[in-house]
Amino acid sequence: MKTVFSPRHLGHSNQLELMAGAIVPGFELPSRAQYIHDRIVEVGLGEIVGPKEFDLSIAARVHAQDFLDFLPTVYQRWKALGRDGTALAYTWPTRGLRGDVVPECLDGALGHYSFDAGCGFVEGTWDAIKSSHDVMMTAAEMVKNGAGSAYALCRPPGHHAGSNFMGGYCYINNAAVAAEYYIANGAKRVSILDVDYHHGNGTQQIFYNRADVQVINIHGDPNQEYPYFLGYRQETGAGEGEGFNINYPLRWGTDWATWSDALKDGVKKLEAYGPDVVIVSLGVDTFEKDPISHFKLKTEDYPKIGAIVKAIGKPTLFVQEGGYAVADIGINAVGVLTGYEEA
Ligand code: OKP
Ligand code: ZN
Repeated sequence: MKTVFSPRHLGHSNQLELMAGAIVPGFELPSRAQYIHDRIVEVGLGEIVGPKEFDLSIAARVHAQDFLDFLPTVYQRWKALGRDGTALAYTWPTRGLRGDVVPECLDGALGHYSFDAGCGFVEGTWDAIKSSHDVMMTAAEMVKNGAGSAYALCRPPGHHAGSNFMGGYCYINNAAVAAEYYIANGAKRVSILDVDYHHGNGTQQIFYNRADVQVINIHGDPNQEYPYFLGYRQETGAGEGEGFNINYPLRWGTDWATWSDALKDGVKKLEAYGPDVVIVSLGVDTFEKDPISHFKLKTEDYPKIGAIVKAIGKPTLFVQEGGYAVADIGINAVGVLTGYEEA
């Protein structure tokens, strides 16, 4: 299968992160994408092409326009305040505070448009966000045009970003925009299968009331794991969307046996739904050596994921999400793709 990739991700890095009471170097590193890129070349997965340029009109169907207008302005506004380094929120509106106001000042606006401190901006951040979106759109178009499958090597990732907020290293929800793109182009039903270790709270929120996009998430139990405040089993959708959101929260220490049972159950529900196209939110932070995660998948398990997805027999778009054991994520992410190809 073809990969879409852009070196424009390199301008973006989250240089600092709060963890266990300390400020540490960020985990969502530029080298992540390079390791995956290099592994694709090494195994000869297929051609790697650059993205075409797309406007944000499809993105604006899943994200609020004011949020999309805000993102490109952040770093200029930060610099205009005489600051350098990383633009980052430090206060968020929670219960009892106004969630509906966008303060004039940048620090307030950053808090309004995010749910955590995982989304810093440096000089190249917006360009990286836009390139990640364009990478996804280019790969999505290939599948729409009959490619069968394509891989969007997106960085930054997207699945934590909701209709009007960023968080968890995610700014624009690439998988959600891809789903909307297929609906806009005539698909009646789209399934998003999110296998990243973390619950894709943004994807769930965006489609929670809709029946035309089924969202299936397999992830660390939010009682134990980020993002904590969404991803519980009883969240099954609302209104017309009732029954079309499916969560498999799993405990720390989950291995292939338990994880793959959840995947197979999810695939059953996906097949019953009968989508025109499948979008895989492909995180490989389920790996036993991932530095911020607590599942126990092994390198040999990733091709099996690909084979299970292949057996669905639908056009499939793979969208890169997380994975932080940098030396291994190339092998594991590409393992899913070769497992798909060879099944
Ligand atoms: C993004 B994706 C604290 C650790 C958790 C946020 C994790 C975001 C994961 N420093 N921080 O789903 O892989
Ligand atoms: Zn993750």
